[in-house]
Amino acid sequence: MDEESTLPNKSDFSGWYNDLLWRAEIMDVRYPVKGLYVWYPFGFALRKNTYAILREIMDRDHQETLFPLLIPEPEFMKEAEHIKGFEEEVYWVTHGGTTPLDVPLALRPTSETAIYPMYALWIRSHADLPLRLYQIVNTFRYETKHTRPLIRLREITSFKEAHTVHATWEDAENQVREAVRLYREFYDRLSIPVILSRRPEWDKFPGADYTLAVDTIMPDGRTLQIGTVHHLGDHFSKTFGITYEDAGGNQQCAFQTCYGISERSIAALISIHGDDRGLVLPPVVAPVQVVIVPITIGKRKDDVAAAAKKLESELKGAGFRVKSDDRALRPGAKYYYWELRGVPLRLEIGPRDLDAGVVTVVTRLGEKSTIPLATCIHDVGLALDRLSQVLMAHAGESLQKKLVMCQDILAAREVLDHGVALIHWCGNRECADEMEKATDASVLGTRVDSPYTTRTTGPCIVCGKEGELTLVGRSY
Ligand code: 5CA
Ligand code: ZN
Repeated sequence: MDEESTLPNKSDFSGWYNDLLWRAEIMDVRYPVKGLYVWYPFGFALRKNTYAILREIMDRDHQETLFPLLIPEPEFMKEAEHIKGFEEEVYWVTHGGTTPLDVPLALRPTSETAIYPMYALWIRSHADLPLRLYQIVNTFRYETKHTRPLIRLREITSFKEAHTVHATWEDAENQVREAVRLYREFYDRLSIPVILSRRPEWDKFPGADYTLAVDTIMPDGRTLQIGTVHHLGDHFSKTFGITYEDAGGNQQCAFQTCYGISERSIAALISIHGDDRGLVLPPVVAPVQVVIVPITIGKRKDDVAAAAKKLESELKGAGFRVKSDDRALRPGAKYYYWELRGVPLRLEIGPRDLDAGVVTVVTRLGEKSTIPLATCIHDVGLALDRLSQVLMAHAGESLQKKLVMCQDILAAREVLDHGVALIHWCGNRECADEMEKATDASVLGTRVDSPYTTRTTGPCIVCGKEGELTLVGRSY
């Protein structure tokens, strides 16, 4: 590691983000295909812990499955809106060796057209419904916007997509609400505050009745869409013939939803909590939750080393992810190393601590205290919990500061340089176009489930007609 050069300050967000990904060993961007990146083992451990939470949440009332990567062209081409939305983004497999394929195969950009023909075979009667499956797979999108690691990929490596089938439109709508609750819980557990909106008609998922989006605000004020939930109505079930026999023996068309999350969740995690010294990881996902640094300078080297080992095995036994760092480095170099990697707690143990029967605890946010060795398991657990709460509080405050109510375009323009504008909008496309042109930002959608309950309607900031609370932002 090169200690001479340092991480750029977080105020230079883009420089900080790119630098941190390699310094903290999250992603290697040197793979020679644009938009494809490599997970370092440390980054992959972070992914594993994050997706374990997602899996746990999904597994409550979904079943995990796995569909093929390749989709035959005729299936892919069946749903008109869906093709229109994706045709410029699909990678095609056209040859087997040197032989042209009879049927070209698409690399899935998402899996509706892989999954739904099978659903048509599987679903027979109302007793088969609701059906809720999900898979975590890689998907491919030939993105033409600026690609960025974890944020805009051409191979999305960690695409969690859920696909559900219901008897009625209303049942599907209830599933949409449930999915939003699940995504909120997921982000809550990562201490990531989110805002929810209903995307405008022209920005909904290709083939959906409507799209709800989960966004967060990045440190530079730009928004990142970190999850979407789509009500698919009967668009796909009609196309793919997903029908069921109702209780009266009649054939009915089913209704569907789908919802997805990608490694953008990890981009948000890194960006929202990190600081000038590197990653700051919520304990629930940190690959190393506690690092023990023995201060073995001077006499009693062996005693201290033995105490550190004992502490490590005790904490491990209690289920914490712990590492005792006994490398031959200065303590300062070790602090720097583990701070960069976001380790929530550092325990320092030296000869004096040993004599007093204590250990020094330093949180990743710099708070220092002393705990008795005798109660260290309990106290370490407490310190980790407290840190999670502090991270959520900080992140929540920072989001609220960036989300500003604006009464006119001029105010919105100012806010958009560092945050997101909350405005009233009548719902008309012309007003949205005008707003977008004047602010160089996009209408993210009407706010759903807002805490601003006192004033959800007001005059559209373009035309003055009655409008709904709407988010305008510059997004990644
Ligand atoms: N089939 C639906 C639901 S799974 C679908 O594909 N929805 S999506 O297109 O909105 O993608 C789901 C989520 O994946 C998005 O909300 C976004 O957070 C993430 N995502 C989309 N494109 C990319 C990309 N190129 N790189 C990283 N993440 C992406
Ligand atoms: Zn208007």
